[in-house]
Amino acid sequence: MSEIHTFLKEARLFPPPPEFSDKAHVRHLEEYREMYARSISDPDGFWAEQAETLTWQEKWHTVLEWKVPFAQWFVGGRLNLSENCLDRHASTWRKNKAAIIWEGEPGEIRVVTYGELLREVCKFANVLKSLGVVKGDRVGIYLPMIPEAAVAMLACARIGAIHSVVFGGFSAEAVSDRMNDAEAKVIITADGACRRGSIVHLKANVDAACHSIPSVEKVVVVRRTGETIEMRGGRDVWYHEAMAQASATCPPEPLDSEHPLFILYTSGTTGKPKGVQHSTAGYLLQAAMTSKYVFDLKEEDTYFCTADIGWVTGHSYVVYGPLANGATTVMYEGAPNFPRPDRLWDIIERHRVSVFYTAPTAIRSFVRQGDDWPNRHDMTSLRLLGTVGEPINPEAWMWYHKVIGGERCPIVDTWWQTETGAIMITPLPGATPTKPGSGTLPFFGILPEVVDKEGHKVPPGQGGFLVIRKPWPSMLRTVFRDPDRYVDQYWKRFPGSYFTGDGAREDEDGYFWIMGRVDDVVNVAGHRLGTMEVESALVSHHRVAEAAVVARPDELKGQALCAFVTLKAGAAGSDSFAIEAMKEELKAHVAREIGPIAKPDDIRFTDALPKTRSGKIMRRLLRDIAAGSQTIGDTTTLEDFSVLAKLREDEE
Ligand code: 7RM
Repeated sequence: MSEIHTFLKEARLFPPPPEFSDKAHVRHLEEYREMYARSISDPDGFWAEQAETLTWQEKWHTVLEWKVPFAQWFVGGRLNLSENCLDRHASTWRKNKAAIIWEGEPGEIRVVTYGELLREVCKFANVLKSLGVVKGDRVGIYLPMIPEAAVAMLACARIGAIHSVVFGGFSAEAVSDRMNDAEAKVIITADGACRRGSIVHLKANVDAACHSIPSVEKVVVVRRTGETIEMRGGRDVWYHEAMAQASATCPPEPLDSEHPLFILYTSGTTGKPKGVQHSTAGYLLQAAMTSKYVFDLKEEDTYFCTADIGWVTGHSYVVYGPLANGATTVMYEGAPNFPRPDRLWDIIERHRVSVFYTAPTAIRSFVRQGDDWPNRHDMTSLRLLGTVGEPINPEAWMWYHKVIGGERCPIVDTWWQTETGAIMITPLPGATPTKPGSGTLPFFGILPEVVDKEGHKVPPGQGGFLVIRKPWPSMLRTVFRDPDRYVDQYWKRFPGSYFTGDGAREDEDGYFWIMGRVDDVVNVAGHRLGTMEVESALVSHHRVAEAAVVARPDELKGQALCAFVTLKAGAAGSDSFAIEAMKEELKAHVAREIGPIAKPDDIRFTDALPKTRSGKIMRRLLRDIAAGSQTIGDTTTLEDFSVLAKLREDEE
């Protein structure tokens, strides 16, 4: 019973294009394998060597102190992350290179060079100091995707304040939950944010949240939309006014390798937010290194990751990783479909983006909108594509490969988590042949394994639990002020190993296939199935855009499968006869693709699925709906509440 049955078979193999490999940082699978073998057999030597790529104020003496499950990396070292992302570039020819190319939703463009970014960061670091922020204090950041967000993060890092970014789309309640847990002293926000043509009132949300956050002393407000807001005397400070007074000289504070860099909240299943805490040196090293190798970053690249900084991907792959490499990172403020569904393709065309990193949920929505939108744009500047956030179903992968990548760009399907800080399982684009739907092989120094419930490695091809056997530099250090929760959540189930919470299988080539969260594994008549496989089978039907499959209690089978399905535009007939026929067709399709046991018992068509802001389907909520019960858990991360209401209505 311990293993998870797996049915999906994918035989297609895409070797890296030779023109790509010729110029890549890692050019052959053999080269990857050699480096990987060394990183596992001599981790201290390997990481010591890699750490030389950073700028240290004081060298460390011990690579790793590992008192399971508490790690300290590069013990005795001192460094500053903002110095590594800024000063060391601004002191070279990169001073006038674009660090950030920013585009606002209404269409403004700002190019911020490394020299300018350093100046702004120093000034804002001085502003924070003048507001009484000292090393170790927590600073909340609740901003839109504007350059000031990167400035605020880097300024915290410069003085050793611990930042905690709250996604700008979250409610006042979510802000107060998180900022209370962090005991933030200062919150940095904006008057408003531009989203889908209208304004999100960030400052008003902060005002509402602050009633119940006693720790907050000051609120810094960036003027973005220019709307009228209330400024509270003694507490609120305009960003532009404070910056006008501030000195542009601020030496980078020498910080201990293990000094906490940030706390990022992820929603647990219980109500209490979980503050994932990251360190300075280990995090920086792995964010920098993965950016270089996975995105094959070169001096000439224009790199565009669509993630919001409220998500860990925005931390590691919009801000810290690319800047540590001296790269040019594109930052886009708004919705991907504003004013039209081709906004991202337009950005790629106009800025000549060469590396593009986005989420499968976005790709599925592009598929749904049809090929005409991307086909209108010249995207020949692209040379590499990436995905993150969820398993990508092979059909969406193929679409991305053909329509966006012009069959020329390798795709890196990168598996990692808020907790891992950086990419863990991924192809190296010049070295690893890819298989649609697989994250392929572990990154250097990472030792993943698929195990049964006793923690024993299962044979190739068999599904099980994904664990990581060795500590890695960018691993979370603890849950903020709750080490017991850290131990319970990640280290208890398989003692000595990190439990990811994901199901996976490793194939005969050592490639990893992520099957989704183990909470999403269902047991139908004695068969344990990853619901993601059923979803993938549904999406492979030409009329299906997206699907989420959950279990509901069933007297006979224990659990029955309930599928929530979004059809492509115009695919469903409206009369009940056509709808029933479509349901039968989909059930038969799944039976053909996987087998009769995976056939959904119920199919419900819906216009939208409940998702988090980062695009993950909230199956937990769908489970409640499928079971006909009221939702009780945490819904603060839900993107659109009306989706839930609509699904409940359909129920009645
Ligand atoms: C970066 C991020 C983590 C969870 C993780 C998985 C899922 C992420 C992939 C993936 C399959 C991928 N952090 N996940 N990437 N599943 N293939 N390439 O997403 O903390 O928000 O989520 O996301 O379940 O455990 S996260």
